[in-house]
Amino acid sequence: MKKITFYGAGSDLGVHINGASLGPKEILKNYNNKKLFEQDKNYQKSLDINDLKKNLEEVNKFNTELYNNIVNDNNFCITIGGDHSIAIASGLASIKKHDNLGLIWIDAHLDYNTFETTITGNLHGLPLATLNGLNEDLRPFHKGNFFNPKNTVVVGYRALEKNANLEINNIKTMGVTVFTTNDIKEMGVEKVMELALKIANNNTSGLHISFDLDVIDPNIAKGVTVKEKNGINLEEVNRIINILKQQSNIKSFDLVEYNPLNDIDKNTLGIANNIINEIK
Ligand SMILES: [Mn+2]
Repeated sequence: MKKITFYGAGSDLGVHINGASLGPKEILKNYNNKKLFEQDKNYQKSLDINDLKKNLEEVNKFNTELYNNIVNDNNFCITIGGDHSIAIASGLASIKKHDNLGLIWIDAHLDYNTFETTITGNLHGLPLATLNGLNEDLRPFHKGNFFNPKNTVVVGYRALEKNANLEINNIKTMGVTVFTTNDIKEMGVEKVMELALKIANNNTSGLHISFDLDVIDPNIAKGVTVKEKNGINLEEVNRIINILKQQSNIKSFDLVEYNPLNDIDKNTLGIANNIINEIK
């Protein structure tokens, strides 16, 4: 059996809505071998609408500590968010250890803004671009490789935010492959995952997987911070996880954006725990 460390990344510094910072404690309640990190309770988050680098210093402080811990951990690392900005630390730590990894980003959003294209300044909208080597200010702790955009795949995108064109332009320019929720509905989840794995595995030595719970339909998984309607259903989630389980080269895994404050029926907590129990 593989040795696992669970990292609880209790930060919602990357978004103006509170709650995701409380997620890891809930999800990891009954797990051993965990390290919990919490954001500074006395820190006041920026609510200035003109601030396009919201809580940058604090996000970097949090991610530096998380990164340094994961980099020095030879176990299989499962990182539980927190908002998706914590994946800057978990993803870069993993590629620091494994040198050349493909990346599958399962998410309703692209998370591909730069400081030039973000209109909210919420840094949880920038991590994927950062993992591909953009947004230098968000990764002062990392000296090493980035994920090659040619081996980076988004699965489940469907959000049409106000600045979507700019974000889509960023991701197209970099050469990342995107499969939408519509692609999943039309081609089937097996075909999409087959193609995604082929792209992410092409000349790489392993995979990092980042799973954002908001990819699931918000009628099923209410406990997320930014809901996007018309998501994938539970059967599709189970089939994705089943396919991932069969891959022997996954080096690290994130599960992010669980927000207990919105999880009124506790359904999302159960889904999150099921995913971890399958992956571990
Ligand atoms: Mn995300």
